[in-house]
Amino acid sequence: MAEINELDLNAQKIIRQAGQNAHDKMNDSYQIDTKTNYTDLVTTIDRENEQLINEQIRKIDPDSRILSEEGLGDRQITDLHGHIWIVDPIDGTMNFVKQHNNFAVMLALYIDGVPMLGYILDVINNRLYHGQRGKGVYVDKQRLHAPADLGLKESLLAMNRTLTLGGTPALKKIAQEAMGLRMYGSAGMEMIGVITGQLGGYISNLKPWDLAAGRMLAEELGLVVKSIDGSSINVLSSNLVLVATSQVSRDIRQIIN
Ligand code: 2AM
Ligand code: CA
Ligand code: CA
Ligand code: CA
Repeated sequence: MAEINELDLNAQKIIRQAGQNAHDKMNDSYQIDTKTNYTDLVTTIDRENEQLINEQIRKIDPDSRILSEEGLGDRQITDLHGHIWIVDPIDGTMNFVKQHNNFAVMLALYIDGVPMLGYILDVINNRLYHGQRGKGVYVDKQRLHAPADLGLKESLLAMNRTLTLGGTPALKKIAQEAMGLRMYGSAGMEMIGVITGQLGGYISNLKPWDLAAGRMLAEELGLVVKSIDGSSINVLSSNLVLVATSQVSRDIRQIIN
């Protein structure tokens, strides 16, 4: 089985290739399909990226399993045994289509359920946020330090549309109490916001591929990654997740309790 440093270097190359592919083609005419409803988009570039990533993961780590959003991964992953790569080929597909900005590619490796490697590529700025468990978090070659532990009233908070418009009274109070409210439309870009200290917290309903990489990087920096009710998260199920500084997490806990 390949050694972790070698997997790390290879994964960095793979995600940069996928980012380059999306960047090269974002102004072309590509096919856009809807999945569950008119807001749920998938393009041929999402599928191309997923194929490109999965094919190469299978080469560098042949005994692993792949959990990826657009269905080209392994079927029925219900346990976290062994090496599991989690792939979001384009995160923020709607931004990719409408803005040509504010989208990401995300990749993570979990080994026996432990987040070991995480990658979020901010495609337009060509910045790769990456980390290895116990070895710190980097943007390209520069090490990131843990963001300042600010509270809710001193922080910007990001929250998705569904929660902002239709959330519980407690969620509305949380949004109101923050210094400001933001909605980026890409879980990856919002995770980058929290790990760089631009946001004090991010609350959203996240699928495994939305969560896996950002969780790894945020935890490595000592940030809180939990279900909104304070319980620990399961990366294989859909979760209402809070990623935040310790102080924001405490402030939110006080409002909810
Ligand atoms: P995607 O572009 O990879 O689908 C938009 O607010 C953010 O939420 C994006 O990161 C988007 O990822 C994700 N997202 C889109 N639809 C979602 C859904 N039904 N459930 C959870 N996350 C979703
Ligand atoms: Ca999607
Ligand atoms: Ca996503
Ligand atoms: Ca996606």
